[in-house]
Amino acid sequence: MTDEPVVGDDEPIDLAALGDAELTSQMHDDLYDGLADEIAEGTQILLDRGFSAQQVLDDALVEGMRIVGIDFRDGILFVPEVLLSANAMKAGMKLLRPLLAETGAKPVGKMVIGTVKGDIHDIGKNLVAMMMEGAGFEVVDLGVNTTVDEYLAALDEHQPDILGLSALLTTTMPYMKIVIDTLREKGRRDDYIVLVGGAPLNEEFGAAVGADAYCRDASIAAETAKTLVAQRRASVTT
Ligand code: B1M
Repeated sequence: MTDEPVVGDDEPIDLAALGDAELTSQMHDDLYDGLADEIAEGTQILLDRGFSAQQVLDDALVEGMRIVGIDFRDGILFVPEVLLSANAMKAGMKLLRPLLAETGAKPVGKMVIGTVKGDIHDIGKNLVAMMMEGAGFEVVDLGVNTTVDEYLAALDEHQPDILGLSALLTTTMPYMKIVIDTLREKGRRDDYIVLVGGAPLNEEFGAAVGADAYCRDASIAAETAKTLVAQRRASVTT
């Protein structure tokens, strides 16, 4: 049995001295407190202990952000605090990015992705971009608050296989329909596989706005993208 480190309220915590479960739990607290340096340090420690990038992402970062989201919803945390949490999450993601995106293969396809107009949430969209890169896709990231004209211009410029739309707000989800309807009006809807995602969406919504698929998370987005691109290529060659 190992001795538990004794930690006073104001003492800096020696993250490396914590066991795996305690460190993961401490990272939830550090994410809550918006401590970017500590999140980067904790991420690196877990990686050095042999955790996979996906495990660190799911157990330490995404779970920590889920807890932040509950207190944000309940009015315990406010925008400035949640921005610090988001910033801390990004410090961890920065270390995970090259590991999640590691691929030596030739691109299997191209995706243009952006968070829709009126919405500035980008953590989930960034994760999708990383996982897509990890699955061998070339990704063009348009950032946040993306207008239909910006999507259209990027589709013209980059000629991707896939258009990815992200929305985290119930008030911005309907903009996905505007983008897809505009593609349809211009006779361009069938030129692309359209994938949609974001916490408030579901499969029914994806179907209702005319997307090819709703993707619950970044791994599903990468899997769905691979399947739909392969199907499309097969249908073109037969
Ligand atoms: Co905002 N926010 N926020 N926020 N925020 C939510 C979304 C909210 C659910 C919080 C809550 O009340 N519990 C709530 C929305 C309620 C609703 O509409 N139903 C909310 C609100 C209300 C707001 C404001 C309106 C608050 C205000 O100002 N009063 C405001 C809106 C600003 C705007 O966009 N115009 C606002 C602002 C912010 C911050 C700026 C402070 C910050 C964003 C910082 C940033 O992104 N750079 C923020 C944050 C961080 C959150 C929470 C806490 C966390 C979101 C997140 O990053 N999750 C969030 C609560 C929550 O969701 N738990 C909340 C982690 C991320 C990994 O998950 O983004 O779901 P997620 O992405 C997943 C999947 O959804 C999927 O894959 C991802 C990875 O697995 N996915 C896709 C996402 N996009 C995809 C695209 C695809 C495929 C899959 O395309 C192919």
